[in-house]
Amino acid sequence: KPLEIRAARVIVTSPGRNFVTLKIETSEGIYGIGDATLNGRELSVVSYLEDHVIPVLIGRDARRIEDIWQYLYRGAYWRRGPVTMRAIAAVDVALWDIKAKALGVPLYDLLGGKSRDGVLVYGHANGGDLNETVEAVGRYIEAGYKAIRAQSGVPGLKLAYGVGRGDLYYEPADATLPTETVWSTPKYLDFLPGLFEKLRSTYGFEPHLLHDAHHRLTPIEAAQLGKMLEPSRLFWLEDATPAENQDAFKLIRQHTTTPLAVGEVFNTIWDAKDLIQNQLIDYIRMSIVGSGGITHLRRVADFASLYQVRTGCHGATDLSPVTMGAAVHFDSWVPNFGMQEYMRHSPETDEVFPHDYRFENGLMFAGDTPGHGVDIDEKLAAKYPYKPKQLPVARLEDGTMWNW
Ligand code: GCO
Ligand code: MG
Repeated sequence: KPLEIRAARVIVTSPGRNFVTLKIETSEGIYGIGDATLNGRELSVVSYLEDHVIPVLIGRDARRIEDIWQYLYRGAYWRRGPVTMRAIAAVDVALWDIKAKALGVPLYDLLGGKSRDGVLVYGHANGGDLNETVEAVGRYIEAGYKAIRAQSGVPGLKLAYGVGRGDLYYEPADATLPTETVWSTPKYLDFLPGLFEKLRSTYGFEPHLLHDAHHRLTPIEAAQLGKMLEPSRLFWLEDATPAENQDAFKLIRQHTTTPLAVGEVFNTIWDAKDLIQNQLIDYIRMSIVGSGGITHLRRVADFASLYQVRTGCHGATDLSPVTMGAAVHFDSWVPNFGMQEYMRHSPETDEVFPHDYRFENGLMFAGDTPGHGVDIDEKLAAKYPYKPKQLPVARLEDGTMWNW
């Protein structure tokens, strides 16, 4: 029996940080929700959905997920990009949620069933200096994490990427107008290998350690860093250099065996095609919200599996609990799973988005409620109005604009 889309609306809420959520309602009273948050550029996706997508959804059969995906992707004419692909992702995830609820099954069952019981996640440890970061990693190990990303303040630099206030909640979009930070690659390269040596001599080789260079390095600098980090055997080095030019990774790859991860800013398979088929990376970081939803990410993962590239979904706090919930279902199924990022949301956020995924012993477990298991408390959401916030920018010490 068709499930007609009767209404759809966008909910903007800011329980500690901004989130954009799409809710789709059907004739049978079943609804689904999808995340559409684009950190620092939220309202552009709100307009895309309200002005251009919702009007064409009304009256369609919600069961036809693939057709609606193709309609929105091809029908836009202006393909790809972070705004378009987030809007499509929100619709797609809401429709998968609806279909799973209509059939009375958890989302992972629709995808093909579980390939594993729990999903390996990594947390974010960060500190202002080496000692603080070493201590922060220790607290994550005590909390049961098996994988930890370590970011640290760099001597001589005031604000380094990934260092927050306290190690529990790091939130980069921190100001109405972008915070200006200063970057020095030489200072960073002098410091970072020593941090990981210290982490290994303190905690041994059992915990997986990860690091995010956040697009700051040139390819040859990234190659140097990868080489210097080899003795510390990272699980991955992320975003070693910007990847608009996918060939840039050839240079890194030919010099180092440090595993490479990239893709949180990618939107479609076309951003990653050469990286994957030339085996220039080991983990693809594309996320459900960033890459057109489950329908497209599933395609990316299947393509990646041909080249033994594994998934490593982006999961920072700007990806809402809706994306986290959908990701845990996706990760439970995807055969070539690598790791899932898990950056805890604040208690206010968790309250606005009730969910049934749970963290235990370093793993995340999907719940068994039909759908993706995440809801939105609209009344509570209404108490947190939108607050304009932007991501920081970075300059080199001489003032040159750099990659944040
Ligand atoms: C990560 C990321 C994030 C991004 C953030 C931008 O690996 O988790 O790099 O922290 O900076 O998602 O909105
Ligand atoms: Mg990152």
